[in-house]
Amino acid sequence: MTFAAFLPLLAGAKARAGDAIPLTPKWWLPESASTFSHKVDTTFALIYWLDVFFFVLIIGAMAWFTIAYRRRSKDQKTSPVKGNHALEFAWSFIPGLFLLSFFGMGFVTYMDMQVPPADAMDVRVTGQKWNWSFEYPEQGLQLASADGLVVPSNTPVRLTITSVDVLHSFYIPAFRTKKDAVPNRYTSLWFEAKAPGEYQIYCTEYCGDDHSRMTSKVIAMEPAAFREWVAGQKSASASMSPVERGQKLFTAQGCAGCHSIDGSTLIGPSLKGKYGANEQLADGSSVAIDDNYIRESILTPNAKIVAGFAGQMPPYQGRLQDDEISALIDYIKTLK
Ligand code: HEC
Ligand SMILES: [Cu+2]
Repeated sequence: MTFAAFLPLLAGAKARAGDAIPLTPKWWLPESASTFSHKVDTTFALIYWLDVFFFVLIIGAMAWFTIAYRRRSKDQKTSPVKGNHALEFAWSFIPGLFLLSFFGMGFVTYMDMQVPPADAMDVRVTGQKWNWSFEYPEQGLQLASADGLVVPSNTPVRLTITSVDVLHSFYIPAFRTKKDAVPNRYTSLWFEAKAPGEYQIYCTEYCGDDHSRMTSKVIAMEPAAFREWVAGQKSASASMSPVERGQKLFTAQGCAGCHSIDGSTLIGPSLKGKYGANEQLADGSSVAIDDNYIRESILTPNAKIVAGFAGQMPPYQGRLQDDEISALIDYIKTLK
């Protein structure tokens, strides 16, 4: 991105369609919206302003000395300075106290942020190129949430995070917290949103082409509204037709991040009007796009690579049930 292309963003331009929340550049810190975010800010502000104070003091004194004690004549000698133990002790000991207090404050807040309250609500977070998906084991929500990370406000929430491909990092600036998403390992993070609202989620570990668009949002609702949302999700999935289910999976499983349904090319080919057509493969052969080809494309995408594309699609083997794959195929069939 050239600097000129970046300027409209600074001026407050909206992000591209599909981004979770329009970028609203802030001059200073983002809003402080979790129960521990103000502690992080306090530690940061203390260190920052003490640094400013000492910067002005030290650079100011240095500038003053260079002028006040400049060499005025050719044969001027430097006075013999021997050192001053009391002074040296003071300028080591006092900053030492500052450092220890920074450590103390940081450590207390860090422990607070690392240890979730025992009654925290559990949500599973899965990172993949280039999408975050969320599942709710305690609420028994079968399908991953396609809306974002919906949580009750004023309730501790514990996230168990993993990745199915490369390193990602789950970052909620307004909550002042982030944690890496590591393949083959679970990491955890917790927060309590102070008030209902929408808060930006970023991936903050460079993970390939569309890393900068790997965004989502936390939607914090009043606990009663959250219970309604859960009930709504449940009844919706109970009465969902296979096509609707496929459509929901298409977003929730991250397909939509790489495949458009309007004919435009993203990371992968658009799936509009594909069903029943023939596909040119990278090895020069061609294949009819039918149920079996789509199924294979989902489970083991690298078995057949579409001409003009790279093998960037993650395999969904072991991640999708048979009925989910069928629902996805039913949905893809409708993309005329
Ligand atoms: C990280 C990006 C990415 C994600 C996520 C992704 N795909 Fe793909 N997909 C691709 C790319 C790139 C190709 C073309 C290369 C290939 O054939 O593997 C492809 C190919 C396909 C094809 C063959 C298309 C054709 O024109 O022949 C189908 C069908 C497909 N994907 C379905 C899905 C479904 C369903 C999901 C979600 C469950 C999904 N993809 C998730 C990148 C992605
Ligand atoms: Cu990422």
